[in-house]
Amino acid sequence: MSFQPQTTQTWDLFCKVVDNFGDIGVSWRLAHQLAAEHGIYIRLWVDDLALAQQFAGAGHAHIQLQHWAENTDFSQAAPVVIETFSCGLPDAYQQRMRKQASLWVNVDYLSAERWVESFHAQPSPQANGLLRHFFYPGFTSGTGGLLREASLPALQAQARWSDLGLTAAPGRLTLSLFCYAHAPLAALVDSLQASAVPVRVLVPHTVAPLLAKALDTPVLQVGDRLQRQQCEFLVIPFLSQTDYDRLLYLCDLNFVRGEDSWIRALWAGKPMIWLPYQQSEDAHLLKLNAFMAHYLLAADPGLSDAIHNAMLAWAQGTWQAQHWQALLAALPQFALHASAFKVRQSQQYDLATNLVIFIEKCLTHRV
Ligand code: TRH
Repeated sequence: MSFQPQTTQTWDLFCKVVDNFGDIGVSWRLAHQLAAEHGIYIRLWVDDLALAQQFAGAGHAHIQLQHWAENTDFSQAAPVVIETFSCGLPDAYQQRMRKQASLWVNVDYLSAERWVESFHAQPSPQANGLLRHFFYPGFTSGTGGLLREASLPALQAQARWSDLGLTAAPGRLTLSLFCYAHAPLAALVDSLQASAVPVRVLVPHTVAPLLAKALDTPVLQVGDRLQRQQCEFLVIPFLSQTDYDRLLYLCDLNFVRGEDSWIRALWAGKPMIWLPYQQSEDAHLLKLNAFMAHYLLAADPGLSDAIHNAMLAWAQGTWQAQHWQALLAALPQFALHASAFKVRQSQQYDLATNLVIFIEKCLTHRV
């Protein structure tokens, strides 16, 4: 169900790369969907242009990548301005927004916590007279929804291991492993090498240094294979976002993190373990528990315990062999749960569509 905006204006979208890939991963994905599905022209202002070009790949005819530098001279502001993850907007640019009465929307971080609904779509008057609208992604209809492209089901249906230069591994479970340095990787390795079922773990190169440390082995390169009893580790390249979606769909279980890979794993409809970005005062554990309360709502108690305990142990660094054994025993049920959750969650309007509807409403009410 797509929504055609009444305008073909150019919108400005601002992205600051704090660290890792999520800021640009989400910003490029949003820009691409607004362009491809809603016909909007986007100027994507980003401080790390090289990383943005890596994610943009072949790019899109309706998207202009622009370098956002300290001394960037903004000639004019767009009528609609999207700020991402509260990255802020340059003062000089805000002055132009005031002159041109631009609409300002901040697409913030995703959380399943209950407070999100009460903050979503709320305007916040700024000292300079501008109105900053907060737009919160989320899992419920009272939020902005989740990024989900219309093209994803077809991409998944056609996904093949050969697309990734890999082959299937019959008789073995294939896992993908995308985690942060605080993950208890050595404990996971111990549990997988003693696994009752042979396992293959595909490790994106960006995680290879963490694996090398856990395996106490020299630097790992793309293509390196390491067998540890029941478990084979294979280092793969950092993939394009599209190929990463294929990988998640083809795997039996995905370890994901942060903001974007978390949701991509849900759309893959396969068992997943999410590791939130670590925050002070364990705020990330509140996010994790809120997500699990939503994700496990329809799960049987036994399955719910296995998933809940595994995700909590992975986030708190208390992973043990029993967490893998319980997950393994529950995997067939977990697979059914994950695909049913995907179907249910896909009933919602996607975030890009909700954002376009929200902006049209704001612009219409102004007139
Ligand atoms: O890289 P991340 O840890 O990003 C994080 C989070 O966004 C976090 O919320 C934010 O505060 C922090 O950055 C600053 O995880 P995330 O969000 O999953 O982003 C990874 C992106 O990389 C996502 O778009 C998927 C993409 N990706 C690929 O394109 N190819 C790959 O091979 C892999 C492993 C990931």
